[in-house]
Amino acid sequence: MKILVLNGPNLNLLGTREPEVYGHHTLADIEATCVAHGATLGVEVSCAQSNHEGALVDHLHAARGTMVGVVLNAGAYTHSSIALRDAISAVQLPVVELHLSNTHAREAFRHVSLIAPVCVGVIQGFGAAGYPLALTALHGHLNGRRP
Ligand code: CA2
Repeated sequence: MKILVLNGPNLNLLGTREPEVYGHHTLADIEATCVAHGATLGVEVSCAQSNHEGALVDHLHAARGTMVGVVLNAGAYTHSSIALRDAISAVQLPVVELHLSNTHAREAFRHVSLIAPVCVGVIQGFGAAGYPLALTALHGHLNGRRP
C-alpha cells in the first residue's frame, strides 16, 4: 500500500520564510515525518514537490496504478487550477486536500478551493501536524472507516 504526499508551489521554501504563517518545519522535516508516520500505519509513503502546475498533474497521473491515494497540498493552485481538479477527477484515487494554514481565516481569494469538491476530505489549519492527520484519515478512508 503506497500513498503519495504531493506538495505544490513555494512549499519547498518552508522553514525559511513566513514562519508565523507556515511554521518552522522544513519540507524535508515534513516528508520525513510522513514516511515515519506511514510506517506506523503499514503504508509506504512517497513524497514529491513541484512549483509547476503541469508537473503536479503529471505526478497525479503517475500515481494512478502505483498509489492507493494522495495527500495533496496544492498551494496557491488550490484556488486557481481547473487542470489539477480535472486530474484528481480523472485518476479516480482518493485525495485528501491539505493546508498548513486555515485558508478561511486568510484573504478572501483563499476561501475558494477548486479541488475540494473532488477530494474525499480537507485538513487545514494545524500546520505540519496536518500531514500525519491526513495520512491517518486517508488510511481510515481506504480501510472503509467513515466518520
Ligand atoms: O496553507 C497552506 O498550506 C497553503 O496551501 C500554502 C500556500 C497558499 O497559497 C495556500 O493558500 C495555502 C502558499 C505556500 C507558500 O509557502 C511558503 C513557504 C515559506 C515561505 C513562503 C511561502
